[in-house]
Amino acid sequence: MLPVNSVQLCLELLAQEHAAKVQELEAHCAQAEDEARQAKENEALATQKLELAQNHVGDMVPNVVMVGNCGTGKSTCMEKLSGTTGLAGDSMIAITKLHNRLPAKDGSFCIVDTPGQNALTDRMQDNLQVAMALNQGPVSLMLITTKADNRLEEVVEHVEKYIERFIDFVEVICILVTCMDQPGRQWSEKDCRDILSDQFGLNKVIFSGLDTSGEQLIQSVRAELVEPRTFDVAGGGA
Ligand SMILES: Nc1nc2c(ncn2[C@@H]2O[C@H](COP(=O)(O)OP(=O)(O)OP(=O)(O)O)[C@@H](O)[C@H]2O)c(=O)[nH]1
Ligand SMILES: [Mg+2]
Repeated sequence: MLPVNSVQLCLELLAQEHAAKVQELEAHCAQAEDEARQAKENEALATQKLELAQNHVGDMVPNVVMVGNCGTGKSTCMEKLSGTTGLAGDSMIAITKLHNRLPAKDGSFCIVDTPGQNALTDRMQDNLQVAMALNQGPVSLMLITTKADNRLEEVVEHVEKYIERFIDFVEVICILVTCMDQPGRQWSEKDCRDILSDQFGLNKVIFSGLDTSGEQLIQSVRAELVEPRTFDVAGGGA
């Protein structure tokens, strides 16, 4: 058996060892907290820089304004062009309610999404949103979206309606035919280009489908951009 003094000594040594370990752990915790704080600060700084860069890009580059009926794929294209998600929807009713402007992934233009123009409610508000989109700054392209209906006549009819409405913008109009991946289409891209050129003198046409990448879409849009023009559109009746 150890003498009492030795037991006391052992206990003291153990207590010292324990205290040293606690101190070491506390130091580790403090360091980890410091690192976490630093990482958070760095992240906030990076977000701030990105926002600044995006605003700067937004100030410098022209706009590509998208208009078209509900569910024709405007927001889907916006997502691809800007590299964002969560804008498009599967709903049977109109999804986008407000115009929304984001820089394209390569920063060469800004894309402006608008609410579908055949929504059942809030038509005045939707008109106003298009007017606001067109007034956001110089416009280099108005992308009129239309779905690749099985019959080319339906595409033409749809385009005609929009051209009549946006006749003042004819110089910047480009037709974006979406849903080219869907089966049953009875016409080719060339058929579509030819008829839009013959009937309306429109030579700017882009095609996209679910498998069209953001990069491909950006290239197609860039190829059609025209000299930016400034419009002053009265609200409520674009
Ligand atoms: N197959 C196919 N589906 C598409 C294509 N583009 C869009 N969609 C689908 O069509 C639906 C509507 O797409 P959105 O991009 O929300 O249409 P939108 O024009 O923004 O609609 P609103 O905001 O209501 O005006 C979604 O389910 C999309 O996944 C396409 O090229 N091919
Ligand atoms: Mg939308």
